Amino acid sequence: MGTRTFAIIKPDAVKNGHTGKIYDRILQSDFKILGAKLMRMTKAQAEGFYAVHKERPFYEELTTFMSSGQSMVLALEKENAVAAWRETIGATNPADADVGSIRKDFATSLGENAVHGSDSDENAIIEISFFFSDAELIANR
Ligand code: FUP
Repeated sequence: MGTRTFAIIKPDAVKNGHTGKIYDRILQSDFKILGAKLMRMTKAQAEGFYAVHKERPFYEELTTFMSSGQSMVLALEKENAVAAWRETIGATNPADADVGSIRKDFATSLGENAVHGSDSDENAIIEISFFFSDAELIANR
């Protein structure tokens, strides 16, 4: 059954037409998709989701960007899902991302870096429940 992680295909990637290609990478990497939805985050949702970065200088720019257009939010499952997804997406800054990673191939900058991935099992659970109800996930099992 594995563990869970939370992913976002961010507004830059959706706007640039990369949603399908990134979704395909998720499937090719053998993640089970427990939930997926296309949505436009409100500014308040983006601020809540990134509350941990509230004191950082990039917080305003980040939350404005994340609420600037459609995103696809995803609940993913795989063995060691958090580490596996972070390896698939590559480093936060696309300039440092490995060849073949999603950020290397689709991200435009550090601020607009195509995808999100949880950094721990605990945060994955919190982040999934920020956007999905239990019923939505169970329905997709
Ligand atoms: P990650 O876990 O890879 O999503 O990276 P962080 O949690 O460190 O950062 C969250 C988001 O903030 C990044 F995806 C992009 C943005 N960010 C900046 O815009 N500038 C920075 O210096 C660091 C992060």
